[in-house]
Amino acid sequence: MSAFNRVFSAVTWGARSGAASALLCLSLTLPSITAHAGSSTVDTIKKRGELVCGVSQGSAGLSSLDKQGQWEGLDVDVCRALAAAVLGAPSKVRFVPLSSQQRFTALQNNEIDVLSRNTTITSSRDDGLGITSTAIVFYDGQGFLVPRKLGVKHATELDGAQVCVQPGTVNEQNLVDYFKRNNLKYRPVVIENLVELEQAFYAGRCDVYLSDVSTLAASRSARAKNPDDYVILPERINKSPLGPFVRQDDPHWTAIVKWTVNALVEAEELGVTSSNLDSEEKSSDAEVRRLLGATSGVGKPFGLDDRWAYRAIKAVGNYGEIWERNLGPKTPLKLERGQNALWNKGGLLYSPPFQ
Ligand SMILES: N[C@@H](CCC(=O)N[C@@H](CS)C(=O)NCC(=O)O)C(=O)O
Repeated sequence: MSAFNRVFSAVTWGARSGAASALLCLSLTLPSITAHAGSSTVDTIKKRGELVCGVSQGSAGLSSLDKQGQWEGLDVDVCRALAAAVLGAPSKVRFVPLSSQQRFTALQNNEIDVLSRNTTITSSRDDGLGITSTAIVFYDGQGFLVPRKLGVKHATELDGAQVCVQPGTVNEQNLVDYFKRNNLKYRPVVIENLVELEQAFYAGRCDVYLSDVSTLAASRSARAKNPDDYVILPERINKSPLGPFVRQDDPHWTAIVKWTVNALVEAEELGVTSSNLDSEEKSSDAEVRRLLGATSGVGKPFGLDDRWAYRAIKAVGNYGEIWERNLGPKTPLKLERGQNALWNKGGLLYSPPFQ
């Protein structure tokens, strides 16, 4: 007998069917930033004097506003690192909060230079939309958050559950696939606005919240009255590698974004931190010297000066420092590194060589 003895029927709040979501997506366009016809993204950013970075409307640990109204999080730090690399200062970023529905249109329409917003890299997103992924910044997976009092231990016990999910996400499709594969019924509660969606879940208007586990951990720590009253079930229903996206028409900018992320990972592997990089710069280690621009000509392939990666690391620290500050055990999210540890420490993070 299912724990969720409810009648199966799709609940939609507002315009929520797949087709309606797509229409909504088209109508939610923001004013376009100045694009200089014929010039590269980097030229445009330099002329403008700031990087325009698309982030979420608030997912703690990845991109959210702190008490002083400053953006913080892993996705935010990627943008600050890019601004430091290209413009010389991590402060030269304008953050544009975007819903799941708005994000790809904003990138396609030149409203942002880079989308750094807990976005899962998938085959259809990587080419079909005129945009492309760059590097993986977070190995995530989708899972279920449920109230502890329901006594559910595994996702297979969710037959008949009402599931809160945000449209325009891969979560929506994975929800369908998972329940079909396991021959389970469910009732989707589809809400576009994240705040409203989470209010609905914590008010008990749905039994389960489906999202990336990073989002679930952030939500539970920030929005639940008592975080211990909620559990993340052990199953991960898909792989959800998150990373920044850019438009497909500028391979040069794609390379800069990709290699800025790589620089943060490589710095951790080489033991270079935001506080020791000045002494590390004098290191005799050729890899460290190349990364920090002590070897002349290393910025050339990117059309940048040799110190671009030095500035990125100085601004936000290496990947490990970024993790500890935003997601690690001393933060409300308390996430273990797990798959996000370096490849030589049991994880999946790996930068190709700087050579
Ligand atoms: N990683 C998934 C989910 C990303 C996503 O948009 N998640 C929602 C929560 S379910 C979110 O972060 N919303 C924040 C917002 O709407 O600002 C994807 O790329 O489709």
